Amino acid sequence: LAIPSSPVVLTASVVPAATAASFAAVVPVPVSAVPAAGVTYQITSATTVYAEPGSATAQAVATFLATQLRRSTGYALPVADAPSSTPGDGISLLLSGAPATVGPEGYQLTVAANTVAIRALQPAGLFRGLQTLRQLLPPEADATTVQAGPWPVPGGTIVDYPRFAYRGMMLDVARHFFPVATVQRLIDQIALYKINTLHLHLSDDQGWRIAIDSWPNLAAYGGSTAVGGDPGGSYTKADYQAIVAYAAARYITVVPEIDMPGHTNAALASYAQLNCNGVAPKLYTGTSVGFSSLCVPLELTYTFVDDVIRELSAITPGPYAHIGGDEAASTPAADYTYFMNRAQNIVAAHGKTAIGWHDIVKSDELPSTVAQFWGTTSSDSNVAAAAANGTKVLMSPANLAYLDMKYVRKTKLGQTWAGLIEVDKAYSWNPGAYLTGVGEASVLGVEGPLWTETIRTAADIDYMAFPRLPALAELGWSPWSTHNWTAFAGRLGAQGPRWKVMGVNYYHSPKITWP
Ligand code: TNX
Repeated sequence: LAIPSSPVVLTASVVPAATAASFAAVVPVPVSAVPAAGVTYQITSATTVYAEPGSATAQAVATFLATQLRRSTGYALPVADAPSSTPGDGISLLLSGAPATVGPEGYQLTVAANTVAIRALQPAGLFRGLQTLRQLLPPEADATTVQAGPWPVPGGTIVDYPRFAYRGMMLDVARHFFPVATVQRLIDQIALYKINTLHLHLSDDQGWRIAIDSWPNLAAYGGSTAVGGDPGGSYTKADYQAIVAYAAARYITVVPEIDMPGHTNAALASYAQLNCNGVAPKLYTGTSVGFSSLCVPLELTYTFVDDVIRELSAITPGPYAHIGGDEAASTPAADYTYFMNRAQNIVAAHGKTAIGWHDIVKSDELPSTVAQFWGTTSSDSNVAAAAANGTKVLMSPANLAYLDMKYVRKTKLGQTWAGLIEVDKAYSWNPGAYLTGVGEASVLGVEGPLWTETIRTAADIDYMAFPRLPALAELGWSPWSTHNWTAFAGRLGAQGPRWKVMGVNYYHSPKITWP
């Protein structure tokens, strides 16, 4: 096929259908998608990216699109204010004209022969709509070097918005440490699936990963180790803020977690005075859980918690601070309740909403505290009682949503304690109706935790998260009425060529036909 070099708009008849992505290939599947038969938009060297006039945020989203497409198409793709009445020829990102039903993160995408328009109520909706547009372009549009093209976008109209407000992934940077660049790479990958929250597990027995000025030994000493004697590491505040800003530019909120009162050996090893017996334990590089605890009767413990939460909250623009609370097997039950109660109040005093692993429902939760369910069965009477009492639940059932479980017995990475999770299993549950007594209205959303006892590199992260994270993203975004494994498997397979272009080391699950 000869590609005209002049800036003409190609019509559908000269664009080979095989190069075009399709409305049927978008993950998560949109609320409504109506293709326009025979209509194709074509990005060319004459394309302009228009933004809502006077909106710096819409301009930033437009620049985000233009920057990526300049890399892969080699076109100039200037960014300009949209003409005031009708959008001009080109791709327009507009904060007007979207139906009210799309809410804060939804969008309407219309693709006609000469125009693409993404309309949203909020910039976040423009950004989510952009991810759909990316998936409607050929996979090569996501390349970092200039590709041949052409760059068709199939015509039609999509109206789309999320089922749940919170769609997250957790990365455990404590068992193994991952540099800023690795986290930013992951942020780029998850943004494509409209994930809006990145939970960073910043402390555990094996390492403390964030600089706290008032307790410098936490990062300096407590951050020096990792599982298996692998290199440790920690984020400076500037590093953490770079992650937060990179995520924010992609409309992703960072949730920092300091796990307490268990999972605290790295902190206890860093400061002898935090221990009930005044003796610092050794640093720990094994993978056992449940052996460490902050000293609940000691008043200095709360000075420590207050300092850490205060400093972390000051560099965290998002609404949440996660305080762990899981597997506190070395903390007496009464102490656990007392401690978690005080910790939640400290979080509130610093203007944040607490999230805790669902063990927290055994304490007296504040009404605003979110319980993150990580159990392996579909009923938990304590969580159901909390939900009945108004507690919101974040769904991360370990046997379905844990990204560190092996896919199959032979998977080299990962664990098996919660079972094997092939991609069809990861897709096989309804977050709004899974847990007895925890209905749709009690569910804040879904999150896929990636614990990293066995995970050491960016390639390892890719392998465990893809393709399962997109399955979870669809459970979190798409209406339950669209849920269909066969259709999803087709859409998921269509992501493979894009992951190849992006350099994502995904698991080639035999459950999927990869093109
Ligand atoms: C349980 S899930 C843990 C983590 C481990 C994980 C490994 C949870 C709240 N605690 O400490 O890393 O299993 O799968």
